[in-house]
Amino acid sequence: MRKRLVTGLGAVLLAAAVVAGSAAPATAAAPSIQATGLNATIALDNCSASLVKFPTSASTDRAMMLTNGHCYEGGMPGAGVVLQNKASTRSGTLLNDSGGSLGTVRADLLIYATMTGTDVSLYRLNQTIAQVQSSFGVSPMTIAASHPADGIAMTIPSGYWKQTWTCNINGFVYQLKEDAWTWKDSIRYNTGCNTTHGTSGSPILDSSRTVVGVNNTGNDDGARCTLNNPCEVDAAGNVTWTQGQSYGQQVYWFSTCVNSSRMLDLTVAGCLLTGASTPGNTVTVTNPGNQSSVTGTAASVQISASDSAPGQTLTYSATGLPAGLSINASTGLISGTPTTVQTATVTVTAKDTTNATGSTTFTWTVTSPGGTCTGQKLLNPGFESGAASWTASSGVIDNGTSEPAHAGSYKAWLNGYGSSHTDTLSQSVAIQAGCHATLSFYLHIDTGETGSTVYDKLTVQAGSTTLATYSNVNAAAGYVLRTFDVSSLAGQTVTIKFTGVEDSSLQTSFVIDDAALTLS
Ligand SMILES: [Ca+2]
Ligand SMILES: [Ca+2]
Repeated sequence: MRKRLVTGLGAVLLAAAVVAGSAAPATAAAPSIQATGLNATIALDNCSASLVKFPTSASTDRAMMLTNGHCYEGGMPGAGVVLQNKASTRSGTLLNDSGGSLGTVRADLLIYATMTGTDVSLYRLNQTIAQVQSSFGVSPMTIAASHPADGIAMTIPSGYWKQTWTCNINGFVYQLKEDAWTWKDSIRYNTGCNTTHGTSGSPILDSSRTVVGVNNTGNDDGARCTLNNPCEVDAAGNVTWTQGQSYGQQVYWFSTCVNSSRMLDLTVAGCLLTGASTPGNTVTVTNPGNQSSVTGTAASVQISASDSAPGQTLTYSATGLPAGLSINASTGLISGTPTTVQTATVTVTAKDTTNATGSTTFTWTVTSPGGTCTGQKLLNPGFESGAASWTASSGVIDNGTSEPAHAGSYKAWLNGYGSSHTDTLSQSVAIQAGCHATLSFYLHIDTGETGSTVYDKLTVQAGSTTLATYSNVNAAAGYVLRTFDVSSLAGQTVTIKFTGVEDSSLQTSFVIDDAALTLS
């Protein structure tokens, strides 16, 4: 930071740089430095300052003095700290255009100071704007009402040094870090404004002498993000630093926090200063009530929401929607065809352009058509329609005679190759909530294997639950009816799946027919 002398943190560290810096302006940067343009600047004991007013200030309002937060006489505010309305008797020497003394101005209040986001101290002087004009023949400079433009010509008149640096704005830094402090949207200078210690708090003026920033720091030693060696951090988090590069901070944020009484007020809507307590928008989503739908039948629910701010655009999102349904982000319409028996807890959120959000939660029950606890629910359970309704690997659903069906001519024949091979067979089925459910099928196993060692296996699953495993060891003549209680899966749509895995030699055939998923 470009303070001439400090009494707190950094005093020792700054000492050497101050000595070097004090000689620098007259040499290295001489072409850009002039002892004019100093009108309405103020020399402090360790920093520079300026006589300022808000864009809306009246002549009967108090004149104000602007310098850096790190120039505050009470010590540098810590990271995240905002000071407001502290009694102060800070005084400085008001200067004319060539740096001559017009007299002493004195504060009676520190209105606001921070070193977070920006680096500012704003004092209320003990005289009105009209009184200052009368006493000294000088009018305050106006704090900008809006963000400065990139590339514009700028001057930094330093009351402390009684010299003016001239250059252009060379972009804005996403984040500038120095020791514990972080600033945002910082003003980067091009060559010509290699400011030095003591220039801290100098106003950055545009060509009409509007205060568009406040000079505060530069990288002395080429170090990275340390005291007196600020570094730049871009939006992606990349860190860069350049020895000799100097910076200023935003001040138009003050103008966003002035209330109708022309006072600094952090509760003003849209106030950008650190510490602003702008109340956010309130988004309200109307609860549509609990919903119920049936699988296979289109469903839709229109979500409605409102925003406390007029004209806001809302974006909708939802979590927990039943499978097959989705929400339109622009309109809030939930639509689709439910595919799965389930009881879903749905939360719909609406967000406005300020990222204010509101949400509501409701239950969405999806049942199967019919909805009674009776009947067999598998489709094409005896395979007489071939592969219809089943998902099977190649060659499984078969009407050959070498493995006869249990009934009709078709069955599912898994494996039987005598080489490494996996076959699968599956079908999804909705199991009505509250029902008793039984899965059954006829299974015949024959094998070329002998003995009691498991080589070839069939696994039967309902959803993620493994119901049974069979192997070559279970081989026997004829079909055996296998029955499982799957009532615990009621309320879900589950996939009934058979997986046969055969090893590299000696066939085992797993032959399935007349499957059933029966509700009762
Ligand atoms: Ca059959
Ligand atoms: Ca085998």
